[in-house]
Amino acid sequence: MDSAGGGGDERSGAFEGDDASGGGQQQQQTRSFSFKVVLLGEGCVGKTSLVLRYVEDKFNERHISTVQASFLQKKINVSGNRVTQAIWDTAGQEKFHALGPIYYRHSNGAILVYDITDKDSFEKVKIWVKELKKMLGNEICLCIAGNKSDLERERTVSTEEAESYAAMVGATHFYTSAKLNHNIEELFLHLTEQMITSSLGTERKQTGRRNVVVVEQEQPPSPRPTSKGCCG
Ligand SMILES: Nc1nc2c(ncn2[C@@H]2O[C@H](COP(=O)(O)OP(=O)(O)OP(=O)(O)O)[C@@H](O)[C@H]2O)c(=O)[nH]1
Ligand SMILES: [Mg+2]
Repeated sequence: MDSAGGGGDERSGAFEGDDASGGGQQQQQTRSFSFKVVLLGEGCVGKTSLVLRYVEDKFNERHISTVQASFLQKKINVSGNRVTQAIWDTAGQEKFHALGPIYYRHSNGAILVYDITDKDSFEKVKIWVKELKKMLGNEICLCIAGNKSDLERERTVSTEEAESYAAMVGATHFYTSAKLNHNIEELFLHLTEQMITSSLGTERKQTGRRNVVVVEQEQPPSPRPTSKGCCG
């Protein structure tokens, strides 16, 4: 996993360009987007596991606490659009909370992660949502992931509470299991579709016409150690 201690200042926001391809009367447009996505949530809820599963299809039973943040990148194709996802996996330990703004600033999307067996971790999601709304307003697309869905029998956060809270704050709720690789592709795909829609909407508002915003693609800062210790 690439890693870094800085959050990157560029707004990777969005639409990078169009290619017209195909002959005849129906031309198919291929668009390129670059989005910054941040994962936030309490320690040990599975943020790193979700990203690792999504990008590298790996899972580690051990908790290796993230220090500051890690960076991973993935390129996907969504309905013919080329999308680069710059994913920032932040550290959940309380001592790193103050670093949050470095990573969520200029993000296009955020995934707030909690552990369905840990009520405190759901309360922490509420704290992050409040902070994001206060600092970024509605600029950022939000998803909430109730992770460790394979531990359903140990659930302490009720589905009603989680889903109604997500609806209230305008976030889409997913149940995921990094362990079983459940619903993770769906989570990132949904967020990406939301970011595309939001990006095109913003662009139209700003320019009065579609498909003209050109942005820089975010580069990961130079590598730094990311992990230490173990779950505790
Ligand atoms: N059963 C189960 N365990 C999981 C799942 N996802 C992660 N874990 C375990 O939960 C522990 C913590 O996972 P991490 O991904 O390191 O958690 P984190 O949120 O990145 O933690 P910090 O980096 O400290 O903020 C590890 O032991 C993982 O193996 C899951 O879906 N199901
Ligand atoms: Mg981690």
